Amino acid sequence: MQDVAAEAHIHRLQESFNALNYSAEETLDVYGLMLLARLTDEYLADLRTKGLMTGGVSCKGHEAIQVVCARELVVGTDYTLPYYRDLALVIAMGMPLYDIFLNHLGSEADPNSGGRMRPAHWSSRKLGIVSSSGVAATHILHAAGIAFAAQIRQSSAITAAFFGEGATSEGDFHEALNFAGIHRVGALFICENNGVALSTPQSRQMKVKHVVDRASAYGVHGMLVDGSNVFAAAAAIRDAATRARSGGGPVLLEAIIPSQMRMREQPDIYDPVYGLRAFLLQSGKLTEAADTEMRETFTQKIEDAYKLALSADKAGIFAVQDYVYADNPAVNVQEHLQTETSFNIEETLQHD
Ligand SMILES: Cc1ncc(C[n+]2csc(CCOP(=O)(O)OP(=O)(O)O)c2C)c(N)n1
Ligand SMILES: [Mg+2]
Repeated sequence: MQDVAAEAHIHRLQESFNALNYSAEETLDVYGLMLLARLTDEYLADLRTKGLMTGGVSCKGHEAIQVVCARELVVGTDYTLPYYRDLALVIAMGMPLYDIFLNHLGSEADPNSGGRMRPAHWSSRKLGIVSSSGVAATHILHAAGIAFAAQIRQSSAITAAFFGEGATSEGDFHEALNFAGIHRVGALFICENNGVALSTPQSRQMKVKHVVDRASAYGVHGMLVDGSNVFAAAAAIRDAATRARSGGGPVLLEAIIPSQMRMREQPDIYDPVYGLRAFLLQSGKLTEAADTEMRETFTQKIEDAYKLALSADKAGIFAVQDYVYADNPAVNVQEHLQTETSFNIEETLQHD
């Protein structure tokens, strides 16, 4: 029974692959990026388990939609507003593994936030990744505004915002889609629906079956895609990006992400990395030996990046005020603590 379902999934992948027209090289590129993200994700999880790192969120199961979206975005022109789960997206956009570890280690040299923000709140001027707040969904509204600005400037840039289905319960999501629909801005709203927001299931977040059911209420084009089928996801995001780029207005694209339990119990049907690997092996585009070599190379790269990042300086506690004010901060935290109170930060840190 299990084998029949797995065969049917490979068949679905084959059909989507045929419709997509990817070359063998592109397909292997996508697999490589998904695999690199998966191995990095597992490495980070292992460090957390060992107590060597805090924070960060797994992107397991989200790799397919994130990697294919990254391929549609023009780095240096487009604007991307990811959320904390988008490790595969930022890797595929070109964020070096070293920077990702600097970020997770709270290092001063972390280009995302200088070690001042929680891990995985991505930001890169070079990659056009707009820094995000810890308050869920605020960036969806920013995306609508950025896309509106691009329209006024008559720029060809599109803006893509990523978020979970839980974030769509926030008013910001509805305001953003309403505004984007009215002004027909070139924005992509990508919902990675994994069915749960912390411990709250989707059924407690909305009465509709799909997030995308709401698109028409805002005059936004809606698309629904299986996040376990990388080729279907690639075709969908290609259409969505073409539409947004050519003045066709905003798109809400919902990718259904399998639950962690389903992925564990039936990886050949639900796990996007596992499924793509099976497809590539069966169609002769990848051999077991080439796959093993790829894994070994990536694992080494990940380990090297982590070790290098370990020796970088951590952000100092007083960096908290950096980049907040243009100049002349109203209160200098360091001076205030030392002159107005008996609090001695150096001593406190030593006791910890
Ligand atoms: C406004 C706001 N409320 C609550 C939180 C706490 N919070 C952080 S992540 C999260 C779950 C979000 O779920 P979802 O949007 O489905 O994304 P997922 O993590 O499932 O990918 C919540 C409630 C927050 N950061 N901001
Ligand atoms: Mg969710």
